[in-house]
Amino acid sequence: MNPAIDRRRLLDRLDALAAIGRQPSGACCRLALTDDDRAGRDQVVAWMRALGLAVSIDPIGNIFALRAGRRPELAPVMTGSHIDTVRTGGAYDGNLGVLAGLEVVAALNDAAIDTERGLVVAVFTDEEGARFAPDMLGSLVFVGGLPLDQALAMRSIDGAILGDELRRIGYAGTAPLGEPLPHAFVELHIEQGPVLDAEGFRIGAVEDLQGISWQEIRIRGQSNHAGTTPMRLRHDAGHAAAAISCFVRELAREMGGSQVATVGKVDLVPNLVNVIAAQATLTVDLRNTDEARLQQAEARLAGFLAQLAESEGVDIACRPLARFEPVRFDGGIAARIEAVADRHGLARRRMTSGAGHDAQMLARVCPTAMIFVPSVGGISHNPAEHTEPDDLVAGANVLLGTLLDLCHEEN
Ligand code: HGY
Ligand code: MN
Ligand code: MN
Repeated sequence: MNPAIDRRRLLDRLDALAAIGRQPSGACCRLALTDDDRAGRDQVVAWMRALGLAVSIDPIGNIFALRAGRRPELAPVMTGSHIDTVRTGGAYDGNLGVLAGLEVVAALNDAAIDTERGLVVAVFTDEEGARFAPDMLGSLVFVGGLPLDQALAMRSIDGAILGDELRRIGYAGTAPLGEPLPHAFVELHIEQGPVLDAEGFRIGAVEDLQGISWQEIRIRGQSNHAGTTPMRLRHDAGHAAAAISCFVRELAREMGGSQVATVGKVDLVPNLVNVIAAQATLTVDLRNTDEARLQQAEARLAGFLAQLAESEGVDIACRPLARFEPVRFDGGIAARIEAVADRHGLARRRMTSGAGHDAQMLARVCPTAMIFVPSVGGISHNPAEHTEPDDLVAGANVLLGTLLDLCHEEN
């Protein structure tokens, strides 16, 4: 019997998981290692166990659920993603990759199909990096890109220590770090951008992913009276923060190509209507598909900050939060994804990921690629994030076909 994705089961699980951490705004908020993240993890682990999977948790809280293959001596194939969200999360970012992975397992179980290689469904810790930077933290530790003790010592934007939170929610695991080393990794994810939706494609075979540069910029000025202080005497941290935001916007426009720039977080002190801000702390997110251009953008920003400190008479300090070079995925796996999409009659195209994903870390240790499905209007990190049910199911079917191919691979 051919394995088949059960539409209802997949959609029901997606709805159930999206309801955990639901906000009055409709957003799904499960910031990494909060109680809501724990609740989401507990639900997913319960589904994993109900599917008969062997669940293990590593010291950074990554969850691995193994469906054994006929040949335990062969490295397993891995799929999965994350279930932590940003504060204004949608229903599918990360969740789809994990739950479609479980749906593949359920389809194989229903069809009583044994595979040569085992299949692992992974949930990586703190992919978003919104609470604890950097993003993709769990998968970065898994591939040896960040020492465990450094990761456990990370401080969140709300002052918590990562290791304490991991213990508090009961996900400080003991499974050996970095295992199982996968034979290959395939991640299904919503595109989170406008391309597939605008161009009428159903499937994206993702062949590369752009570089990411995150930094926190702390500006110290001088608080003073908003009414009495002449403009020429001001050292206004609030103005400096606004100037940086305008600069990076203009920089991206001038550089063109794939350059993007975002000031997503700004905190002013004392943040009062009649006080010139003494301090501003903001984040800058720069991305480009080309490493040299990304470095140029970073250098242009650094030059601007030096000039601004001088002209405004403020002190500016930068702290790197995340820095990942562009990544190329495995063309062979991307080609398999296209072939499976063709078998299902789904229009597909090669593409680049604008967002960061756990797959970019797994690509450091095994052949890796991603499957994208369309985001309506390209909206994501927003409760309005939407992917048509037919596309969710289509993506899961392409994941099933791709994983099945890989699970029967001898070497
Ligand atoms: O920032 C990103 O690209 C991802 O959502 N963590
Ligand atoms: Mn994601
Ligand atoms: Mn995200």
